[in-house]
Amino acid sequence: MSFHYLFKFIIIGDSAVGKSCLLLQFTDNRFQTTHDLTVGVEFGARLVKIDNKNIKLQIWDTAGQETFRSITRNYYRGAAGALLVYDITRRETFEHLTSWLEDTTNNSNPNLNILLVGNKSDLEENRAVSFEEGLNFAKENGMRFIETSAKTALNVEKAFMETAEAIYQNIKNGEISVDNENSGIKIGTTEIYEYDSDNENSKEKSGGCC
Ligand SMILES: Nc1nc2c(ncn2[C@@H]2O[C@H](COP(=O)(O)OP(=O)(O)OP(=O)(O)O)[C@@H](O)[C@H]2O)c(=O)[nH]1
Ligand SMILES: [Mg+2]
Repeated sequence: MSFHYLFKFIIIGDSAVGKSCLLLQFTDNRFQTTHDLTVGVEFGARLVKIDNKNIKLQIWDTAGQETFRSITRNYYRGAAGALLVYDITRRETFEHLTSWLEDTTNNSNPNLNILLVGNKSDLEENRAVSFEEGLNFAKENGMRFIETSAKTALNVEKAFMETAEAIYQNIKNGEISVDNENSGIKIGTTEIYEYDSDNENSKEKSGGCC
């Protein structure tokens, strides 16, 4: 399948906050009740449409466990978008956000577009972090904010799509240089068929996009 752009995303945050479930809900529309601890890094992909352009999202789902931290740090640099996830029912996962942001600042490209995600919003009765706290932390650190449920799928599509749209807008406005190999963005090749009147055969042209 051809695409105009490929955007690389990374999902980070403490263990068991629901990173793999968010990815599974976005790519496969399903929810998994068990915690299959991610070892190192796994990846998923989905083709989406923005502004009538095919955009392939390549999503790296990292392990939240401390022991894998040095491995997952290697994936920050090549990412254009990040979902930084905490669990609204476990306060410590919110308190660890500062340490995740430190890793992000030290290892990612400066244009990384970060969305703070408060996951498990279906567990309202166990809430330990208010919506306002999440929103304020995001504002203070220059991030966008959303609460999601990987279980009910609430806002999961929105989380990935709004991040992709923000990156796309930055490309359009010339705020991100796609030439940079660490930008986490690749220009795809779309096959364009042109009819050449001097030649009986129409020729195939490979081109970038937009
Ligand atoms: N109720 C509820 N449970 C969730 C939600 N998202 C994930 N879970 C559960 O939380 C547990 C951990 O989910 P995972 O997606 O495996 O967590 P993770 O962040 O990938 O964890 P690591 O791979 O260890 O970093 C699982 O038992 C999920 O079923 C949610 O939105 N609501
Ligand atoms: Mg996981």
